Parts: sequence; structure tokens; C-alpha cells
Amino acid sequence: MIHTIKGDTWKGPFTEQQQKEALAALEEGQVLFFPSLSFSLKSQELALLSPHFADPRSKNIGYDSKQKKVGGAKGTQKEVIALGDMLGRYATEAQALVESILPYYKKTFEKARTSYRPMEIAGRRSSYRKDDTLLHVDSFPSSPVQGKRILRVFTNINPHGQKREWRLGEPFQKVVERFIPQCRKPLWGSSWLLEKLHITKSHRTLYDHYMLQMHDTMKADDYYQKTAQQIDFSFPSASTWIVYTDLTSHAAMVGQYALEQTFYLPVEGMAVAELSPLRILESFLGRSLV
Ligand SMILES: O=C(O)CCC(=O)C(=O)O
Ligand SMILES: [Fe+2]
Repeated sequence: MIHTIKGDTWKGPFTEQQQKEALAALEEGQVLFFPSLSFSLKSQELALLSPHFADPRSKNIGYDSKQKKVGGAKGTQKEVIALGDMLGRYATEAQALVESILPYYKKTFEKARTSYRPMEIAGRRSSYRKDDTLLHVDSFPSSPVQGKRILRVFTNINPHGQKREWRLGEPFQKVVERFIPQCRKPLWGSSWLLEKLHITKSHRTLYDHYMLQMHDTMKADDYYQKTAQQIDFSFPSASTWIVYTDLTSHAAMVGQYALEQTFYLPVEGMAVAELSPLRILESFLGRSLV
């Protein structure tokens, strides 16, 4: 489940062997774990390590590195600018890491949102759909990916040495076999309506529909949450990990202060496209989904 990679710099360099093994492990659903790859904060940024900067309505502080825009933050103008600087630097480092360990993706991967997660996960209340302490595969209700992969880089920046504790669940194929038969088909015209009403930012394809249904159904199933095959894994502070969160069932249980960068990758950009959630679902359902 965990593929450990040595190295303490974002640009590597990594050997061809390391790159090849990392690509295969990642596409199979393993987590690439860099135990000694940390993100250095500037001394003035240490003051940003406080949950007070998060708008209580949104659990994360978001950053769009193309538009250089911070979202979901509270604070003075100066503080919000500082948050943007920190997130912008993280976005650059995370991109350098993906390019150096996964050069195969260089041509096709695209940078999406960056986030800062200053809230303690344990004990946080939310609706079950938004509760990431429940095992799930990622699917975004308002941002359809239309089959593209969701690749994420995380770094634990906790200054007190607190770990970020995750659970990792069963293989995607098993999740599909268990949950797809329980999922509803979309209502006729619903995807058109969702887009017209701007509930979704683009067309919610059948793929997005089924991924979201699985995400919700998994989270709603208490028995599954307790009994599904799973392991606990703790990411120490000052460590980094990369994972396909649309494929690898995961839950974040405990931890505070993390940075995260999302990338999208077309299925055709993968080394083995058959390992994608899109192709696995299409072969299970016997039809094209995008
Ligand atoms: O914050 C984390 O450690 C991961 C939470 C999660 O599951 C997610 O953002 O999709
Ligand atoms: Fe998630």
C-alpha cells in the first residue's frame, strides 16, 4: 500500500529505476511516501499556523495558482497575501516533485487547486458527505472531472510533530463490485439541469455521476466503514505523499496543518490507462461513461 521513496528535495533527482517503480506503484493505487521531504516555511509564515485563518464555512483555504487568488480565508489583507505566497510556493514545489518523480506525466498533467488545511481533523463536525474521516474515493460534486485522474500531493507541516493519520481501504475494483450495484442511474436531464443552474461548473458525465454515487454510498455505510479491509497509516510531520485519491480508498482521521496540491491527468496520459477508475468502471458497466 505504501511505496517509500528516499530524498529530501522537491526536484529530486531520482534515478530512472525510482521513476519507473514509482509510476507503477502509483497507478496500481499505492501511496508514494517521501518520509523526509518537508516544506520549509519562512519565519514570518509560522504565524499562519493557526486555525483562525480558515473561514468556518469552508474547512480548507483554497488557492488558484493561475489567478493567484486565495479563497476561504479570514484575516487582514497582509495575512491573506502571505497565505497566497505560501500556497503559491507550495504549488511550485509540488509541481517540481511530480515532474521529477513522474516525468511520464510531464506533457499531460495540469495543475488544479492548492489547499491549506489548518483545522484539526479529529472531532470536526460535518455532514457525512463532507466527512473525510470516512473511507471514500474522491469525487467533487461541483467540479466534474469527466474521466480525468485526480492526483494529489500532500505535505504534513505540523510544527508540533503531530502525525496525520489516515486509513487506506480496499482496492478500487472491490469498491466498484460492492457499491456500483447499489448506485442509482442519473435522472433523465439532470446533468443538463445541474450545469444550467451552475450547481456544476461543467457537464457532469456518467463517470462523474457514478464516482459521486460511490463516494456518498461508501461514506453512508457504517458497517462497511468498520469492516472493510483497511490499514492505518500515519504520515509524520515534515513528510510528503502522492496518491491518486480517485482510485485509492482513504480516510483522514487525525492531524492538523497540511498543504495539498491537486493535479488532473487525462487517462491517455497514464502508463497503463486500464488501471484508471474510468476504464475499470466502464468495463464493469459495459458501456462508455464520458
Ligand atoms: O486532509 C487530508 O489529509 C485528506 C482529506 C481527504 O480525504 C480529501 O481531501 O479528499
Ligand atoms: Fe479524499
